[in-house]
Amino acid sequence: MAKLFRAAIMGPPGSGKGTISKRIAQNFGLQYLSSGHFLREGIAANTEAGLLVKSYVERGLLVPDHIMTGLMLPRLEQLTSHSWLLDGFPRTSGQALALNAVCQMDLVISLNIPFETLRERLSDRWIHPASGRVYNMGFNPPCVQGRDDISGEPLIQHDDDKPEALLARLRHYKDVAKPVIDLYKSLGILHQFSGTDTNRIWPHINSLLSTKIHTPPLTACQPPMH
Ligand code: G5P
Ligand code: MG
Repeated sequence: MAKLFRAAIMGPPGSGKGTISKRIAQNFGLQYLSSGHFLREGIAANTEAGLLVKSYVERGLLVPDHIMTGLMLPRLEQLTSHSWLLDGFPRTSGQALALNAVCQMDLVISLNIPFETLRERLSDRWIHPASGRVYNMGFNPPCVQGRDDISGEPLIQHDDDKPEALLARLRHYKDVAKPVIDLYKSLGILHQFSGTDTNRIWPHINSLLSTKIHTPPLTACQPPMH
């Protein structure tokens, strides 16, 4: 019987996590769970949890671990018969340890993208605030300039995508991600990809996953052995 496949993708803001995740989900049939998407959903719905996280997300700060694990782990517990891919979670060692306690990961992808590339991408990034849909004026422009493809509403740029705020966010990312990367390295499941172009990185990730995901998933997710 084929085993479930549980993976995560890590990388700094703008590194291509979302773009690559969508390709993985489509090609390999993994359920896609983006922590940023769930946070934005809560914010848009004006839920109590949404209001709580809004001030963190708006300032580009990490949402506290207990909120993130409370948001993500119950969703994973409901996906006992699916293979899945996490985008943006875990992001701290606290989150990684909490995840490890409930489910054993099979593979973690870490994206290493040069700062200058991230700066260029994010300064060209436009967002539809209500849905979180992301555009890039060179890579995936909207059909009508300045307008969301689905709703036709105006697109905006984030203040924290400006160069000085971005530099601080990237430094912070490195500090916080290091113990998470070290943990997955020590478990032998970390795969790092470096480069400036998502379209060049993608074939390597695609080949790697083709060697790991052979058949459709059938069995339930088992907690790790201690
Ligand atoms: P998110 O939503 O996880 P970030 O900041 O980590 O947000 P983001 O912005 O979503 O990451 P990404 O998914 O890594 O970036 O990259 P992407 O969206 O695919 O690509 C970025 C842009 O570049 C897009 O416009 C894309 O089209 C373009 N692009 C991609 N590839 C190429 C290329 O090859 N060339 C070019 N030219 N362009 C390209 O998290 C948001 C916030 O939520 C909170 C935090 O506050 C976070 O800041 N949060 C958490 N807090 C605590 N713990 C967690 N686990 C949290 N998760 C989220
Ligand atoms: Mg993203």
